[in-house]
Amino acid sequence: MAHSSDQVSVSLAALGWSEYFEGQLDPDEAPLARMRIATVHRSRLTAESETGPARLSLPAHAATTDFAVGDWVLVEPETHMLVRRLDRRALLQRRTEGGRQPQLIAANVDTLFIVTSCNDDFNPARLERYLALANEAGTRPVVVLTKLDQTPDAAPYLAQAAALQRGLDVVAVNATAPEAAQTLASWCGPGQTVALVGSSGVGKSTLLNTLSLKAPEDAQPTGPIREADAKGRHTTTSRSLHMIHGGGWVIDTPGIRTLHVSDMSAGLDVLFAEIVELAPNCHFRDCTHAHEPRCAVQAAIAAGTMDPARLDRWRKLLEENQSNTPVQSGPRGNKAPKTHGKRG
Ligand SMILES: Nc1nc2c(ncn2[C@@H]2O[C@H](COP(=O)(O)OP(=O)(O)OP(=O)(O)O)[C@@H](O)[C@H]2O)c(=O)[nH]1
Ligand SMILES: [Mg+2]
Ligand SMILES: [Zn+2]
Repeated sequence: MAHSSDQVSVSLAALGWSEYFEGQLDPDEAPLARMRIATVHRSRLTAESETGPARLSLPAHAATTDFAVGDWVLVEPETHMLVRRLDRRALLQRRTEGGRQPQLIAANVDTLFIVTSCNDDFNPARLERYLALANEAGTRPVVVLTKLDQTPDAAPYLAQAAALQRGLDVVAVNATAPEAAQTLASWCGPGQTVALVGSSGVGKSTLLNTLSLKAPEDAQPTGPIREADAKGRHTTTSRSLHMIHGGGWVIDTPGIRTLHVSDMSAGLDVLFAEIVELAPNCHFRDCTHAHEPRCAVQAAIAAGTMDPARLDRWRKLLEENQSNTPVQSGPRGNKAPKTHGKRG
């Protein structure tokens, strides 16, 4: 049988195993195999392990939707029966239109590559949504601008993206060229896991193929975009984990049409740190920075140190988050949702 690049045996540490997971094991679980979920289908889970890829059997009560690509699970070595999932270090998830259960995007991701292109896909308001998602999960965000080869000047895109969050890393690449792997190398490497998210057609699967050096027959399918508006055709339809050439793992995901914001707390505060930090200087403690006198945020706008569009977007995301986040009711009545999903 031909061996694809994913069938090379790897150590648990190279697969992303760490003390955090080791510490969750009971002594009697020592004989169980530790495996990492690679694909999630309606009735089927596959995993990566020290001995290569495996198809898992699910106990009767378990549903595949409870698992995310990137999850660590304990498995009976002989039968490949899944025994249990270990606690996640980070979980990227989102609420979908009409869906009651959040959709699990990926688990145990160290770095989220938020992919957009140097073309009509580029949209600061949309990028802010992805940044909030990464912040909330406790995953480091990096904005990856693709199609560097198709723009005469990437500098305005780089500058606009870098202004979206303090300390944010932003890079521009031609996703089809091997140099892209070098540009992204500092976030890859043994034990590291990255995930690719963004609109359809921005080049997530193209980037994955470049990072993993896949042979054409194993490559993730990619698809053309519409000339008129740079929109893709939703070529990728499921999430999957792949080995990066030179170490680490990368998760491909289907293009997201609209990323709604919900269940956030720290995610938005990290994103809009400059607004959050000014708020204590406002005259009113509950200042909404809209119409109140002696507002420090409005003063910053008047002084030209803050972009009014940024404040508008902050307000819009905050309102959307509030209306999308179900109020928890308990013995003490309704209360605001608590911070959750932080890195442990
Ligand atoms: N010239 C150039 N073309 C690129 C680059 N990145 C992606 N493409 C092309 O853009 C198209 C879309 O790429 P995909 O990798 O399929 O995009 P995707 O983000 O995976 O899209 P979905 O799977 O639909 O979410 C393909 O035709 C790629 O060849 C780039 O950096 N430069
Ligand atoms: Mg794709
Ligand atoms: Zn104010």
